[in-house]
Amino acid sequence: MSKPALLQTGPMMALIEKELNAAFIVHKVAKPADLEGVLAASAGSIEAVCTGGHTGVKTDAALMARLPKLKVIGNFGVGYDSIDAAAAAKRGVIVTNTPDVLTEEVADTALGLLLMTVREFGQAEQYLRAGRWGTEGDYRLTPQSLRDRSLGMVGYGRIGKAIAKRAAAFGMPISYFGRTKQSDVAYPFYNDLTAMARDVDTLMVITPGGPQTKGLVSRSVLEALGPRGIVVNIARGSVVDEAALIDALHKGTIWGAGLDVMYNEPNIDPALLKLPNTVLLPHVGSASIHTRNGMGQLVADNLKAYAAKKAPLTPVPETPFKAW
Ligand code: 8YV
Repeated sequence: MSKPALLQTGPMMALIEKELNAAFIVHKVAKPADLEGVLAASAGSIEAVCTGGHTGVKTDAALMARLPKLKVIGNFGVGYDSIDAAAAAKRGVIVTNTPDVLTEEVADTALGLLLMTVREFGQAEQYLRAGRWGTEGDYRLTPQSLRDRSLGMVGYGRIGKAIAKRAAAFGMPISYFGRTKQSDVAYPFYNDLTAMARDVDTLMVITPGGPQTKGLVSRSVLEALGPRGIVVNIARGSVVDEAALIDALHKGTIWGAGLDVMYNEPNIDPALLKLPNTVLLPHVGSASIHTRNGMGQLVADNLKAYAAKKAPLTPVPETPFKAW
């Protein structure tokens, strides 16, 4: 039987590329500007797409409409905001993502980023490396501490729960915001984010990106959080109104921010770099060899399941699997 054709929207880990090349005829887009050329030669034959937020190619309704034989889209990442899952559902296309394998790693990163932001560890390390400890004395006592902080979870899914478990072990009182109250969760629930921001001093953003959550952490949410307020974003840059955040950090409307994700990453707003009360990480939430290998294998296994006409392992809720 001949192999199905697959569109790879950008570079992928070696382990993914190796497995895809064995199971598919791969049409690879090396950089977004090459997309049209690759499509001109292959669009009519493509049955599968392998993509990820990092490729810079959006698998939107317009792209799907140009791939008449498309059956499956495998996403590298648990977040699939670069794919129009509703459009895929309408076309009977299955979207898969990489849940679970990254949960603990991202939760570890979230706590690391929270501690760095609250206790200024990055700034303290820079102080030492600059030789200032010996000449100027101890780094300052940090005005902020986890000891008197309460955590508001902006999103309470699998990763949110893993973060909350860690934060509870650190002794933090926890609340959560979401669309609906979860019957098996005892923590205080808010369906009004501004109200939760008023009652806590730390927001942990771990909700999916995309149009539904764009700008959710708005200027008024930041104002409600107040001058001791700290925002940690481990989700997507789009969830926070970045202009409002920069303004709030600049004016002291809130205390600080720890960001693993930014609006226009990797080309981030230079204003963020100038803010001393900000810890910035280059989207490394899941970025260990262990976890990325797990994610890569799951991407390959989902797509290979299609090539073998078997059920995909992790279809997203919008596109439940029935049959190929
Ligand atoms: C990915 C992520 O590594 O899983 C996600 O949603 O943000 C990261 O873990 C990133 O999307 C790479 O494309």
